[in-house]
Amino acid sequence: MDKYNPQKIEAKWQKQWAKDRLYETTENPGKKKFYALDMFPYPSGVGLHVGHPKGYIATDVFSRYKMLQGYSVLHPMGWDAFGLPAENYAIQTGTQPRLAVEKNIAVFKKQLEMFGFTYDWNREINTTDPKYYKWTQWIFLKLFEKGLAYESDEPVNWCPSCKTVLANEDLEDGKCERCGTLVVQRKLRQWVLKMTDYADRLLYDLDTEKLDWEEFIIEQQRNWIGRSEGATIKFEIKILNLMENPKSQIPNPKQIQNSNYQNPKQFLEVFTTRVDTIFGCTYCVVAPENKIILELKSKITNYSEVEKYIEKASNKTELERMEMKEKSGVEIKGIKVINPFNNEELPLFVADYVLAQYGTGAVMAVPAHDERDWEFAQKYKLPIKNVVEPKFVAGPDSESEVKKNEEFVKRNAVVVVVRNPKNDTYLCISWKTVHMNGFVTGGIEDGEDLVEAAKREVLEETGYKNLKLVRVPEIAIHSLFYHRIKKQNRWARFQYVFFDLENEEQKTVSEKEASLHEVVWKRKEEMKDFFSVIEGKFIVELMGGQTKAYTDDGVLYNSGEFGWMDSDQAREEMTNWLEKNNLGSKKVNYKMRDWVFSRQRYWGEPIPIIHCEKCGTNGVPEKDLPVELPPVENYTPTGTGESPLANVKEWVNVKCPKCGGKGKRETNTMPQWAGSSWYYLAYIMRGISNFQFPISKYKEEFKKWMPVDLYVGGAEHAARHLLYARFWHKFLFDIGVVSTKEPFTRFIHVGLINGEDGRKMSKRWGNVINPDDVIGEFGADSMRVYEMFMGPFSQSIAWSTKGVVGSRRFLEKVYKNANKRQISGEYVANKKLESLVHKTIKKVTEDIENFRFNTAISQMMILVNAFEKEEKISLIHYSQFLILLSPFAPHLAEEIWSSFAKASADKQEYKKSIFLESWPKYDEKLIQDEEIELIIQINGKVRDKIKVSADISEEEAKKLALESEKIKTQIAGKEIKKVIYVKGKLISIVI
Ligand code: ANZ
Repeated sequence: MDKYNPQKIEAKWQKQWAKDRLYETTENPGKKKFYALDMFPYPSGVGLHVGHPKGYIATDVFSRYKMLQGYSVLHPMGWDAFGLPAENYAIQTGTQPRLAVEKNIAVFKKQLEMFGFTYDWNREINTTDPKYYKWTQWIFLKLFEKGLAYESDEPVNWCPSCKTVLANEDLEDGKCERCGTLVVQRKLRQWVLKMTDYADRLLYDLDTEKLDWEEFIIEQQRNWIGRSEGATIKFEIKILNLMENPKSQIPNPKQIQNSNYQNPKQFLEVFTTRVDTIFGCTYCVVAPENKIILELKSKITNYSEVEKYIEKASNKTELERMEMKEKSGVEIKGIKVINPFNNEELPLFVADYVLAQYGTGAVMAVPAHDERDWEFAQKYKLPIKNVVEPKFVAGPDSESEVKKNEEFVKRNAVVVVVRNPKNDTYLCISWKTVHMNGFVTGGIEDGEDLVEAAKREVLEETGYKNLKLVRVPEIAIHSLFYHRIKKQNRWARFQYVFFDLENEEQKTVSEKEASLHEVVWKRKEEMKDFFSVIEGKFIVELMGGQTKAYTDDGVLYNSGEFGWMDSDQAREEMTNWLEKNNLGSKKVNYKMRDWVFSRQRYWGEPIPIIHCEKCGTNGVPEKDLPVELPPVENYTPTGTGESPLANVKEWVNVKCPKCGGKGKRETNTMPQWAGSSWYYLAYIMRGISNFQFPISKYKEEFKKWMPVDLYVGGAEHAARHLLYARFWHKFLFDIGVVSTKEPFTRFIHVGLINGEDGRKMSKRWGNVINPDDVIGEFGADSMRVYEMFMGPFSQSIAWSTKGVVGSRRFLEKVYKNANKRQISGEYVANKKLESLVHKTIKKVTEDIENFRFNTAISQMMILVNAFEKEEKISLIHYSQFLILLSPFAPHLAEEIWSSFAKASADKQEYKKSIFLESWPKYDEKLIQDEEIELIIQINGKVRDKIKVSADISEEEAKKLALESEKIKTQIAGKEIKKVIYVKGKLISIVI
């Protein structure tokens, strides 16, 4: 018998498949379609490492599986080849990026071909091919036409090392995702895509389009989009020095004529998600970049101090500003703002914890209920006013559950915390008539002083006379419960008073009080368990003093007519009030920004725009697309905010498409994300030369193949490529080019493969494994099986060469079995083996569907071990197994399949490729476990018989026996001394 020789087999079948054009996509209208897509690679100079193919193997397994199920499958591959590495390489070596990319693609392609993937290479694409980027430019033009691509002068992220601007999505912890350099803010003219116009749809379609994506990826998109519902509020600006300089207040006649002078009131507009906290606003803050500072310059009495602060802030990155532990800011003197709800005059600050580009670039600060404002107020000694108080409602797990449909009796009450400093214990009360443990509490009579009321309650309930006041915290709580003694629903607003016991002198407590409850002293650690009241935990935390803002919803207090209202209701009513009085409105805000789309580098798609002094900014006429990248002599970025293209005068200077006068091409290029935002559509037509976006109505092909049924790639793209592509797709849907709202129905992320040492595979650690070497030594099938077997697909796992050896042994076994004479064309009756074959069909099918390739393979290993033990195996069973194995080890499966032509009477069947077969179906009857009858005895007498699965465990058998109705009645109330299990026969219970 020949030895398993993968190198020979694999080369042979790859050649044969290509000859037979087995994997060319067929447009067979009678067949269902399946579109399997990989995130296409960036062809770097170093070639693939073993981590890259993991996802590609998975989509290949899936594509073959779908092919065997009779689908017409589209499984393409291409190259995402614009971007910095090729350009940096060009700068270092003088090699044209185009040539470097061509070379790299050739290496990548050769490497991929060794795996025997089912790619239809007729559909290969390359984003740097002018035939391809013509369409990337076409999409840009459409966006421009619809007003969704615009020029902006807002400050942008600038990477000083890559010498280009970056989108927010290109940052990682405030650093350039590519080179790790800290990004700075720079004001530069940029092209920006209005992605925020699509924010709502990008968010809602995650749910409404029923995307089958992993929840954590969806969650990342949700967070990135970051929708907040709130309100904008106008705070009137009051200028203090007008009084001293009354002239400036009196408008001159010219001003009065000017219709803009109708309303001399000026407002500061803030954005808040918590309008319910507005009575607790003690100051307002504007971002250093907020235009209002310049507008009010002449009124600001400490302008030079403010200016200095702004200058300092401009050197910080947004992330630094957001994460800064130590808050800083400067009061803007000479100006006050007025809270529209209570007309309180408040100071205004400039502080860099407020970001210019979020909301309105200004906030109302509520230190009692916002963490950042709290820190700021602590530092600058600003007042903190609690206006939202925690609310606790006794629910079903409480003995004091509130009674539904019964009115609440509202009460102001006090909770008294008395500490005995001698032994650090606290005075508690345990009620005798009901189970209720807590501190001393009591109602506050109208007009009664809080501390006096507290003292009175302690005296009445416990007799302690001499208390020293420690503190009265600002925060109060609302507790809603059923008062079991007073028999009514109570809504108590509890305020707290903390005392230390001066001495233990006590008055005798009245008999009535003493009969109701008992006094106990507890240490702080004991209290959480001791307290029966629902707010107990909160109180214990409060004992340490309030150290942070209370940021949850609750009940409003000190809030005028909105007092005792729940936060959510208050938000609604307050927003209505604002709208009615023209002082604000409902507002939805997004964290996601518009997409900064231009780069000041060479190796990207030219932005198809021509600037004309007379006609402004014009799109390049569609007939002139593509705007090709001209060769340049020097690729080095200028650093001035212009790309190297600016130096190619003959390319830059063109005629204005509108007036024919002097025009200049846009010299910024597109970001690397542009080409990948629509590439899945490019594969749909055979060859990029045939491609075109139908301007009128989408073509049949688009309709047939879209959406992508399965997409596999890196999780790091969750809020980058996956978001950009969804945005472009929705835009293309809106202009009638595609017929689906979403591009990718199912997305699964691939877990990384780390080096054998557990570290990320990198040249730096010397732990990179090259797939060529692995395939050279073990064969492509072994590598494919290993990568699918190494662990759960989406988990990061360290490479293990030993593991590849294991996979190779498994395939050798498969090969050896197949070459045994015992594989017989005649049916060999073997119920057990047949059942195992069918169980394997079921498991492998379900596991592939769910991307549990590792367990699919281990089930096949079980089957192969069972085959090994048999003298004779039916050809039908081995064939079914081979089909299951074929997506994973296609070359080996095909080789064995073809060898069966000799063994089979129906030779024709085995002469065709195994991939033209049908995926096997399992027989439900055959996978049912065999059943046996177990006898159950009690004290040696047969009392029942039960049917159980033949491979039942001892534990399970005993459990079933004891649960039998007949047995239960016999043993009720009796002590079971022993239960004995005789495997496959009986259970004997001794009582
Ligand atoms: C007052 C307030 C009181 C706030 C309170 C919160 C809690 P999200 O949910 O992330 O959208 N904010 C508004 N604009 C800001 C800006 N440009 N820079 C920094 N912070 C800004 O956050 C909305 C909240 O963030 C807003 O609600 C505002 O603070 C702050 F108890 O207003 B809030």
